[in-house]
Amino acid sequence: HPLSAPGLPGVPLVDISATGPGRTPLQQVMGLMREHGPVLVRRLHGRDTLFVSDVDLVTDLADERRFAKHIGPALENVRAFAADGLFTAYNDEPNWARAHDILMPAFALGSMRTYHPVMLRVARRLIEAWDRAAADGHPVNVPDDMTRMTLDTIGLAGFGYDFGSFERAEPHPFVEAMVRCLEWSMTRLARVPGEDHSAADAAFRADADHLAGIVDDVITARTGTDQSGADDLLGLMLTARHPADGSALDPANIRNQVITFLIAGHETTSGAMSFALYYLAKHPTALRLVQREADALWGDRADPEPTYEEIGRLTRTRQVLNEALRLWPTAAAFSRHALEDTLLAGRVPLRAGQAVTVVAPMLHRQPVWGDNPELFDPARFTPEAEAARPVHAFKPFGTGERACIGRQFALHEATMLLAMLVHRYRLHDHADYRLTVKETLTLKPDGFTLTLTPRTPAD
Ligand code: MNH
Repeated sequence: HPLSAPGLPGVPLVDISATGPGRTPLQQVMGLMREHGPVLVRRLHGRDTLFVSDVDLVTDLADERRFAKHIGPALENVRAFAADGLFTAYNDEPNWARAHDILMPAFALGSMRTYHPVMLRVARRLIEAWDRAAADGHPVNVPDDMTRMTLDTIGLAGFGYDFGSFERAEPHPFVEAMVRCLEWSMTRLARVPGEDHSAADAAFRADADHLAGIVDDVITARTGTDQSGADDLLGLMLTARHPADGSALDPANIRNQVITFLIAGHETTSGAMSFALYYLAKHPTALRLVQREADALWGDRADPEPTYEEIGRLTRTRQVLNEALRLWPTAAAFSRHALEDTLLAGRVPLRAGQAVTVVAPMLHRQPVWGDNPELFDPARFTPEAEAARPVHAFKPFGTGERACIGRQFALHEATMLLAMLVHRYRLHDHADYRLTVKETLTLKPDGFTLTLTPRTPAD
């Protein structure tokens, strides 16, 4: 049996220094929790991390008077390329509140009406590409195409910038550099003290500079032009003043925000849609239900024109997305720290400043989810089922004032695309795909491909 963690009587201490965290550190922690329970300390080269997934602990951590977002080692690494952008800013950095207050209106539910036409336009790019693949009998690489779709969407909707991802055989260079930066942020955590990593660090710097260069293109494409009437994220950042104190965002911070939104705004949504399609391909009954829902709206129209309002009525599709985010929340962990010495949920003593990391995929498999938590079952997200569960049992978007600002954006984009896809295609699991989850700080179903045939609603 493992020892107790120092200062935490009864909490198992697991030292992973002998093997290291490997290429799938999150799934390793999930495995440790399956073995040792929902509260544990993982030790790596003398550095301890407290991981939790119990609903009562997570519920207590959501208390904003006693806990706040923690920028742990992984996000410290991301700060090397996103600095004081919203995602990685410290709570007390003035630019966090300034940018948050200026940008919030752009993410209110009503603003999705503004983004809807752009999201639809990009969804049609994906459909054109999938129609060609269907006609040729070629498989599609689901996560790659979801990433094309979400990158083009955030580029166009947020910044009026067209990445043109569907015109490229390979991922856009922004995506390749970003993935390597995220991988660097993750694998840097596994380093053995004393090793030389200067080559990896130099490669990282080159990638981070490349991202910054693309962001400068995005900004200059706009600053040369008349900005009046540009009510997207970039327009707001360039022109809006803080509602209370009239301050503006400085150019360095705007750059950090653009990098942040280009990454946060596409990487996780892409994974979420990929997992949803994976589960639909494996669960004909769930697929049938969402197809019927789409058919009820769009009948046998070959090219429906989904309206903003219709997306809000796709409740079954939304349930599928939530259930995919339950099993594989694509931003799988978030950290909090205690603002003062406290007893977490009356049983785990914490010192002021001490960090706790919530492992969302394990929170989402706790007994409150029933006795078969591995089973994909979208009915877990009917209003009745949700009302019967503690609110903090489901945390794919983090918590409190530092929770995901783009949640409505992601859900609108993903719900619309999924419904359009199941309406249009039969999905064939031609390769009898076995799920392997790739980690690059975020999660994706690795190498997931489908073949497609056109469908008529009678199918
Ligand atoms: Mn998002 C914060 C998950 C889509 C922009 N996001 C977070 C956090 C989680 C998260 C979890 C909190 C992290 C933490 O506490 O350390 N986000 C998601 C998921 C999806 C997602 C699972 C899609 C599914 N996010 C989006 C989209 C955008 C976006 C789309 C932008 C268009 N997210 C953000 C930003 C933050 C954030 C910005 C940081 C907010 C803040 O701290 O003020």
